Amino acid sequence: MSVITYIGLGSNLGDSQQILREAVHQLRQLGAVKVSKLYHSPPMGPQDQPHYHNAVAQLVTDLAPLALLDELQRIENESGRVRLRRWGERTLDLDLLLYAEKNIINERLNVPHIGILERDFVVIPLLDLDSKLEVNGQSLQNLELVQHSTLTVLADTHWADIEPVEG
Ligand code: A4P
Ligand code: MG
Repeated sequence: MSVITYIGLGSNLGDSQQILREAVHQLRQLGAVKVSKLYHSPPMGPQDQPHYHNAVAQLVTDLAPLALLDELQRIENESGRVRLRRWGERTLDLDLLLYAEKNIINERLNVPHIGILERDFVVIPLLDLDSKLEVNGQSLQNLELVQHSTLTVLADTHWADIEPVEG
């Protein structure tokens, strides 16, 4: 049975726009994908790292939660993921933000993803995809941080339409 899931995409090392475009191309193998706008976002965590490219993808998939996490981690690794430190710079980060309305807590997976309601680089792109979205009964569009966004729009929702060139 297909479920609506949301995947957070982040990169602040390498050619981030190209890396995220390739990640979206990979996600399309797992189901129907829609993407948010593409944003530039100041780093949360250590400040001596580059700004992030951030976006969110809505993925409608038949995969169970842990099978989906396996696929996200495979895509991260196949993209030659480099990650230097916690909350620090990385070439590609794919987080499972929401899996239908499920609450999941086990040793590999916390869904909804921790901190989702405090991160403008997650909330704003989620609202691009569904302006009525709620997380644990909280309407995202009513969150205070929506009024104080630190994000810059880099591209509208067509940024991932172009087939990435294998390289
Ligand atoms: N894990 C548990 N729940 C989940 C989930 N819902 N989705 C486990 C994905 N993974 C989940 O992940 C570590 C472990 O989390 C995995 O093995 C998985 O089983 P990781 O991606 O290797 O580590 P991480 O991403 O460094 O973890 P951390 O510390 O939670 O970082 P975050 O929360 O992902 O934040 N600033 C801006 N502006 N934009 C960003 O995108 N991202 C981060 C990373 C920091 N600052 C940022 C950004
Ligand atoms: Mg992560």
